[in-house]
Amino acid sequence: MKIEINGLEVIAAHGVRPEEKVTPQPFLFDISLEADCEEAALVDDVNKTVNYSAVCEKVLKVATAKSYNLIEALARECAFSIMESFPAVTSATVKVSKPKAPVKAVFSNISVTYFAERNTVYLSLGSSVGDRERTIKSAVQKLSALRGVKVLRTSSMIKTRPEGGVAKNEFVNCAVEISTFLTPRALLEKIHNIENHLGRVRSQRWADRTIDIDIIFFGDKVISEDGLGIPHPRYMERSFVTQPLKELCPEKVCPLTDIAVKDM
Ligand code: PH2
Ligand code: MG
Ligand code: MG
Repeated sequence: MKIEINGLEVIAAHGVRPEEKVTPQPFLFDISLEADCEEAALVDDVNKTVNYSAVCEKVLKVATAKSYNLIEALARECAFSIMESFPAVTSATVKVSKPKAPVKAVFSNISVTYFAERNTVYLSLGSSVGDRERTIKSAVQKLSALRGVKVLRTSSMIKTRPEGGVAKNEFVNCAVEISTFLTPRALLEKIHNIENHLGRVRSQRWADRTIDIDIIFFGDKVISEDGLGIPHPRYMERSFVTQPLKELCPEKVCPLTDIAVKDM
């Protein structure tokens, strides 16, 4: 079901110009939330739905807690706060309008719109250097500390032969199921930071490494951009990826091939 809040007004001091930081002006919020409210509707109980007055309170709080330069930053922070505070919300669209923006022109409105959605994501982790189990545990810990990421389940760790002909050490591999409202790009960047923090050196492709974290599935998205291929290219031929996945999500169907994980 869709829950919409339109024209929610906040008088606040956001803007790049110095005078905007001291003289508050109106900001209008149009918020659209997707949530499963079927049960709430059936039993007619506000405690089983996303309470729109609580959402309004949250937005008012975020919009007055500090001064943002950009309405982009304000819209994103509102969307993040909603996703964090209301787990039943599966996606949120937050439009922030600034009808009195200091622009020497005639206009009716200026706005930005931020969209966030929750996705279930499967990651493959591998390590072949140092205390491998410990590094993997540490990576999972760092993932769960990320804003916008919830680690749901972790597979068993398995020892695997180095594949690809470059790495020489035995690997420890596992898979992790997370729920995230980050975009694929944002998640990828956070993952790279974690890899770097855990001492990943990017020497040769497929070389031994302290930690490798690959995004295998991101919901049912199919993405083919430079540096970002989802589902992960070639994961199906790698038993060190598919074996841990079979433990976590045997029924998951690859959006690219329509093959279920259990049949890979
Ligand atoms: N990762 C690679 C190359 N080879 N072999 C195993 N067993 N496990 C891995 O995680 C692995 C690999 C490149 O990412
Ligand atoms: Mg890899
Ligand atoms: Mg990688």
